[in-house]
Amino acid sequence: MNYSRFINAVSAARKPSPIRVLTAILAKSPPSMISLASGAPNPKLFPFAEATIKLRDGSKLILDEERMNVALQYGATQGQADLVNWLKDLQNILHKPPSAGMKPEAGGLDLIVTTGSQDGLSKSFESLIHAGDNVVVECPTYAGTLSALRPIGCNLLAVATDHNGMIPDSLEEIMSRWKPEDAKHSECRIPKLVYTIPNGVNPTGASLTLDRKQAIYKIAQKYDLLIMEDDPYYFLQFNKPVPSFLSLDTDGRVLRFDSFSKVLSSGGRSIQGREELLQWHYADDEYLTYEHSSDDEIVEPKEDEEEPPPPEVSEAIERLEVMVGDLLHQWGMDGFKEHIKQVVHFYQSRKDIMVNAAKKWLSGLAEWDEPVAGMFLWLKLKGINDTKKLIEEKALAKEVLLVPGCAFMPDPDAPCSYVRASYSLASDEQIDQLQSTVLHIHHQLRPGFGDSFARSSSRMIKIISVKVPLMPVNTLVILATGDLRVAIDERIQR
Ligand code: 09M
Repeated sequence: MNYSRFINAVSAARKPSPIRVLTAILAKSPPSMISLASGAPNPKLFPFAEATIKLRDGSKLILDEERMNVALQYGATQGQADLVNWLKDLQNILHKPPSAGMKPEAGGLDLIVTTGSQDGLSKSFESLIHAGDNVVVECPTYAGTLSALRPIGCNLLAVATDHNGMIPDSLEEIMSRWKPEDAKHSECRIPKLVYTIPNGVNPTGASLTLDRKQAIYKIAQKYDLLIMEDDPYYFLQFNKPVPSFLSLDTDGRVLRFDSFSKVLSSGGRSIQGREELLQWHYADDEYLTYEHSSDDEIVEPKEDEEEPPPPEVSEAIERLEVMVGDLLHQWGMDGFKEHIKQVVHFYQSRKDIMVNAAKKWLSGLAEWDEPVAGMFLWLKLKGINDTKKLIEEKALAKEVLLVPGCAFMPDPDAPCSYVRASYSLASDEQIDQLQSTVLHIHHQLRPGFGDSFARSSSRMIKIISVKVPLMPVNTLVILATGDLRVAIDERIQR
């Protein structure tokens, strides 16, 4: 594939950082190499020396002085080599990507570690999309993706979905506004990419079937679309996984976003895709200097302008990466799989509790499809045209927090009768109470129903971890919320 049409002008103008090139050479050099090239600080002056992290299974993860130095030091842009290699092995086992054995230069795969799926997605969008581009997303879709896309100024084309995720006929219908040959003309606004959540869609809990994935892949081939496969709920599937887009990807048109946020610690995620595409992410990570390209609208930073910020994004996750990398090596592939079994079991039983409570309280008042993966139930409240008011006024007053459906709509102004309920953190009792409160509020909002009914419900409950607005603006914050991070911080500080 020729990727040049997918990369936007800003990314195309990026050049490799000379310093980072030297860092990569140094990383591969023998210990005898004397390097005066690196701008890395001397870690002997860092106050943190060692850490012992107690794992839930009773074992320990020890970061001795040497590992601690690695954890605290600047590192490779792509991520800690040990972790990157472990992740590549994992991807090969799980997805058997058709081009796995090929060298990057020959169109093979590569993988980079990012501060989050969200971070990876944002960087990808910013590397690929121009203002005014048409971008295909499913409806409803992840609010964080919409937040990342909207400021770029692209037009969102919404593909219809059902209980099996994105509907291929709807995608074809949207794409048929163009001719496949339009993809060869750079001035044409034919979409370049389709964004999809293949498993446990946030918010609907639906997963794509294999037939659908194959049909979508064919349409992507016909119109030369990249597929951005955002799969943070891959490890939260309640049924046997079907092959991923990456595993169907004979052409190299899939960028796959994985996340450990739901299984190890919020903040550790990776992107996998063709090396030619990922190199623009490295460039982005490194905040490279811009140069004029031939047809460019890019403004070169003037000399007296402030330097772009340092590459703190890559470095910020170094410590987490070392911990996660060491943990995965300590566990081995079998230990990781064992952990995933527990994760699936946990979320499946939470899902059952949520669905049973919905059956108990909301039958006839709400509609839903049982989630097959992930951590969300998507409830359609019958007779309620728009749930925004219900959440922002009525539910909040009763200390119940749900996310109004409009947060997941490409058109945020259209009324939406859905709400998203997360079954990840709430206790059994809270889930039950939540649904009874939704029932009460629902009654309250129906015409002819007085406030007395609502007053009769005196239980004040607090539930659901999400905040409105839904996503923090800066997802680096997620690092600070990870259990693992808190655990090590506490140990270090003592
Ligand atoms: N709510 C997510 N979703 C979320 C959420 C979140 C703080 C995150 C899809 O690897 P990560 O952690 O960056 O994953 C981001 C991501 C990407 N793609 C489909 C997701 O569901 C995470 C974080 C507060 C609320 C949050 O509500 O849905």
